[in-house]
Amino acid sequence: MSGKVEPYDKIGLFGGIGSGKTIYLTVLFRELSKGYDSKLAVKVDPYSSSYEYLEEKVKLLYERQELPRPTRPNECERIQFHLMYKRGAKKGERAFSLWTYDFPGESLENCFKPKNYLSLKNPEGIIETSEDSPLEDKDPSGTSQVPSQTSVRELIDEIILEAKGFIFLIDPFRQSKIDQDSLLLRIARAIEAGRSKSALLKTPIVFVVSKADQVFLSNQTIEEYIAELVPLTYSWQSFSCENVGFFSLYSLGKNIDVIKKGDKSIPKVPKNLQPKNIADPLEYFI
Ligand SMILES: Nc1nc2c(ncn2[C@@H]2O[C@H](COP(=O)(O)OP(=O)(O)OP(=O)(O)O)[C@@H](O)[C@H]2O)c(=O)[nH]1
Ligand SMILES: [Mg+2]
Repeated sequence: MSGKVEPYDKIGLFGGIGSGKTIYLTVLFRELSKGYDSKLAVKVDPYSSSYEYLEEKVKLLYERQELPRPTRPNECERIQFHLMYKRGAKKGERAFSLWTYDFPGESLENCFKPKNYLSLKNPEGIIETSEDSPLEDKDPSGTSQVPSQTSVRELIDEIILEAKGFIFLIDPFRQSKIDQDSLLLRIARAIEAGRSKSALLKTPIVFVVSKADQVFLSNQTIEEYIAELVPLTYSWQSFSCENVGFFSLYSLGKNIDVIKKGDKSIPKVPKNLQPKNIADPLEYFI
């Protein structure tokens, strides 16, 4: 085995509310199946539901220049793409698969709140859901099947147990730094709970700062910056894993216009998206 993962291994992707998961997955899908300069190309089964889901998001972003809405629990789409070598001796061969769900950050965070947290050793634990849970998608017709918090948790556990490596997407502008850090730490602990110490040591984990078009590092390395953004998760990895990568990327482009909405600045999707470093976290695994 030359890289950190093997061709049939799967890599999971996690990130909190608004960390940029949907946009990153969409841009990866679009760019790496076209001419983006990278060692890996994306291959998606055109008859899969991932393909349909991502094509719809590509249309939204690339043709209508609209940002996706926050992902809702009933949208939590399974995403699977294969990463294929584009060059060299292994050209055309599969490197690994990115296999995740486009998790709604809100559901992830609810599932990992201390009161709801089910350890993998206690899968029967009871989840409390409050009456006004934001996870209950209000459906006036009452006909749609909204996955409960428990079933989202099952999807999360599936990835946590089966993936051979992980990408943690970090929002540099997250209002509550502590919420983002504790979510990632709890996911990290669940990854740890499902593995032997030696398997954990060999599990590659990649920390990625999204929205780097708005980030200005002075004399700091990206690793130092990540250590500040998610201090608890950073210190967890420092004694748990051997293979840890630190990256930053942006999905939309540099110098994009922003529209002020109240106290929020919302990026304006440019006509030509010029994402940067989007393949780096994936290339770390090979
Ligand atoms: N400046 C900048 N902003 C970005 C970038 N990517 C995402 N954003 C902003 O972050 C917001 C959230 O991005 P999404 O991809 O919807 O985030 P998400 O992780 O899917 O969020 P949930 O579905 O709520 O979990 C977007 O609406 C943008 O405002 C980027 O590359 N640069
Ligand atoms: Mg989303």
